Amino acid sequence: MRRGVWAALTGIVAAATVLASAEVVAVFVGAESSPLFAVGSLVIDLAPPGVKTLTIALFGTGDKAALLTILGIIIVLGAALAGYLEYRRKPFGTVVLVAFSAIAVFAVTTREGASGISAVPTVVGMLVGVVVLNALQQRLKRWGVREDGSRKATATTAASPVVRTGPAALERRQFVTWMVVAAAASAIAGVGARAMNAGAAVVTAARNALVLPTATTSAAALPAGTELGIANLSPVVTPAADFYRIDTALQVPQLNPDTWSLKITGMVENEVEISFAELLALPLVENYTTLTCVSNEVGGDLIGNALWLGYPLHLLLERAKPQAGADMVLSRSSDGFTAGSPLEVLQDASRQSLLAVGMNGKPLPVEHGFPARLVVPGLYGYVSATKWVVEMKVTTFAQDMGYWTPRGWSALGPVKTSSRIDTPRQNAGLAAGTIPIAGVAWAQHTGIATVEVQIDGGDWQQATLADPISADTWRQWVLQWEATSGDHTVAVRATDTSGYTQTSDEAPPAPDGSTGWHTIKLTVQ
Ligand SMILES: Nc1nc2c(c(=O)[nH]1)N[C@H]1C(S)=C(S)[C@@H](COP(=O)(O)O)O[C@H]1N2
Ligand SMILES: [Mo]
Repeated sequence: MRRGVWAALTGIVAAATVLASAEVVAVFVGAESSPLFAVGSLVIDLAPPGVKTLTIALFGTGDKAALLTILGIIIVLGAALAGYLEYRRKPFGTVVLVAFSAIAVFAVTTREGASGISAVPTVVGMLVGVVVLNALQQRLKRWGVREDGSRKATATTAASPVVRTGPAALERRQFVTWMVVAAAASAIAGVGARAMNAGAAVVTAARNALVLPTATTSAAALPAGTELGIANLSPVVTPAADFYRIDTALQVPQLNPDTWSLKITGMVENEVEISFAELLALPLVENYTTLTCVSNEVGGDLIGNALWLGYPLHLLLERAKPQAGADMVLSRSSDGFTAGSPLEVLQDASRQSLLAVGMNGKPLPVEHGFPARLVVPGLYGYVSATKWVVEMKVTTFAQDMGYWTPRGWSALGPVKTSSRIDTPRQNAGLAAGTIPIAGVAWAQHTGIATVEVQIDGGDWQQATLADPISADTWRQWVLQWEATSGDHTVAVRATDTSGYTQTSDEAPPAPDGSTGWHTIKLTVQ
């Protein structure tokens, strides 16, 4: 084969490494950030009606497949051109490769809901591609130099073993080896990653198409007084996009609701298996519950409040009929995470524990457990809130442990009563006068009774509380402070309806949740 053709092939192999590495990175960044997916979608969106009609006329109803085939041909031709140019007029091949990548970056970053991070897979892919193109071209050139220099000798003794192990043959073999390795690695990694990204896109599409049933028992409309309307104070309902996310999943599990089911197993009279369609057909209830992570530091933001839609866990467990002696439900996610919850907590009809399918009026976001997760008021997430849940095993604490327990966290994780100052921010530049000090306080399933604020170690002053949604949710609070110039220290503590007041003892999150008063330093001008 002529070296110009080999040069063109280096471009095609380099392009394959661009696409393959971008697909691999997109597995972690998100399927929508795949340049193949984004450019394909852009081409479909941008194709003028005439072109669409033409492709339908030429290729029948497979107009999308036709557009993508044309796109594929353009990529292959562009890549071949890049390889050839790089060989004849270095570095114009690299320029072509970067230009194609720039178009892909444009496509991924202009898609709806895209952010700057969406460009990462394409940029990584481009860098890999530039390196691979240059490495392949270097090997090709070395082979070329050897062959030109020894052409006479090789021509006359073509059949001789001496020539076959000669420098040109060696360089050729090395070049071809590099080509094959790069092409094979791209094919294997790229096809695998594309399949994962396509699977994720399928689940996203299923989620977007899903219309949740309305709750049989809806949550009451939010009382007007639940929101104090203070700037920089956490809204009483956390938008899903701002909701903290904690899990052990390197890649967010992509569960297709059509094939998902939940099994109730272990110490039960009746093993139960429920499909997503069966779950949606049940009378669903709605309630607000504040979810907290045991890892939340004092003053931290690993907490959020949402409106959950789901089926009560106590009713689900009633169907399975737990046996005497069982005291734990070990819930398991599709990716092997487990949470051990006290059985009696999940069986408690007065506690709105749910097998949840909806969050703030929409199907669960994929990263928050789509298609179904557990939500249990009053327990930290690590012992209750299993996302992508596929099994609930009725068992005992003596026999089983949740994921975090052998890793240094307590087997039981009731949420500790706590409070946080949201505004003013630590070290905020403030002017003397009336400044609202405001935040949130929570004691899920017990309820907040009072919140007090202490300024500069003085007397505890009672804050004004927003109206509660329920004992299962946090409450906003505010204290109007007449601020004087100088340095100040502000602390907050909450008392719950059981009469417990937050301790000043500072404890780290491990093993069962942080304690101490959230305290901030402020300077008033
Ligand atoms: N499958 C799965 N579910 C999980 C976890 C996990 O690692 N994997 N982490 C738990 C923890 S520690 C918390 S605090 C909550 C967080 O839920 P969120 O990400 O929806 O806020 O999910 C819980 N459910
Ligand atoms: Mo957590």
